[in-house]
Amino acid sequence: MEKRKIILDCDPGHDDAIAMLMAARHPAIELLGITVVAGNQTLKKNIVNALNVCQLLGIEAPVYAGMKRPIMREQIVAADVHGESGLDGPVFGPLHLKAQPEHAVRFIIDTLMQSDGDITLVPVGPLSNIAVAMRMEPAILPKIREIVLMGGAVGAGNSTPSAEFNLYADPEAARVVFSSGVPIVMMGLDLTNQTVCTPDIIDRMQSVGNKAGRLFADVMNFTLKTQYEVNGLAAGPIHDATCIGYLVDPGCIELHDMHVVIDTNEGPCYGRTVCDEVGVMKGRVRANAKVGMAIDTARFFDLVEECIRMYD
Ligand SMILES: [Ca+2]
Repeated sequence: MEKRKIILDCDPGHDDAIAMLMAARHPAIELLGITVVAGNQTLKKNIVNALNVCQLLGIEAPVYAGMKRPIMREQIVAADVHGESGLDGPVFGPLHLKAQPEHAVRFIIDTLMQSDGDITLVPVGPLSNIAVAMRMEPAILPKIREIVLMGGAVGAGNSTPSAEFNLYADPEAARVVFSSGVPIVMMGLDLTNQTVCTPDIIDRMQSVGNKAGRLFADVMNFTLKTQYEVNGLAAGPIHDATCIGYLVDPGCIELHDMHVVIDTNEGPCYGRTVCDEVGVMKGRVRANAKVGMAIDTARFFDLVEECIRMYD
């Protein structure tokens, strides 16, 4: 099987942890590195969380710390959903793993520049690292095979009525990325909210009986509660993991070509992904993103279980 080379750019984060779990072991993916960004919590906390997940699961991909702040706006975090640590729920042992000394943006640029244009970027947090890399070295743009990201929404947001958290946490960075001309696949809330992880799913993954199944249960049991309280959802969706679902099994996701613009004006629509769902701009602008609208949930959860079973 040809492995798809990816850099996972994340802000762990409960659903980020599941994306890491899946990306690190599935044979269809070669995980070149994990770059971390401020988002669900501060960079300092997100790095500890990323390293804890790697250490627990024996993930060998190098971890790099990236941007500590969004490009322009004041920093926001999602402690209401992810807790004070950014990954409340699982209990980890003493941490021995360390992040690489190199900055995440440097790693992204150097890895892309040395590549044959076959690397996919998978950002599942605010887009600060990706945008800064694009601005620091524009020559990376034609080197990026595709950007498969979690963020935005055609419909309602979850940080504001208009905006989804990852995009709202750094709208200016998102604008840089969506106007870059690089092919984008966007997993927005319209799709990711279809992956709510109800108690029966948690039981199923836990019953695999290994460390990955236990981590899955510890992580998703926490968001089961907070997503209900904060967003009124039946349980916690595994937003970020849908990007890995797409990379491994693209047929389980329905994509629509759309022109997507990020609103960076101050006001109620700040950070909104304005998606031309019905094509009113047809003939005037070209679609710049494939937007996920539906996912075969049963097939997706089968893939999650398959990945969990790949651990000891
Ligand atoms: Ca995330």
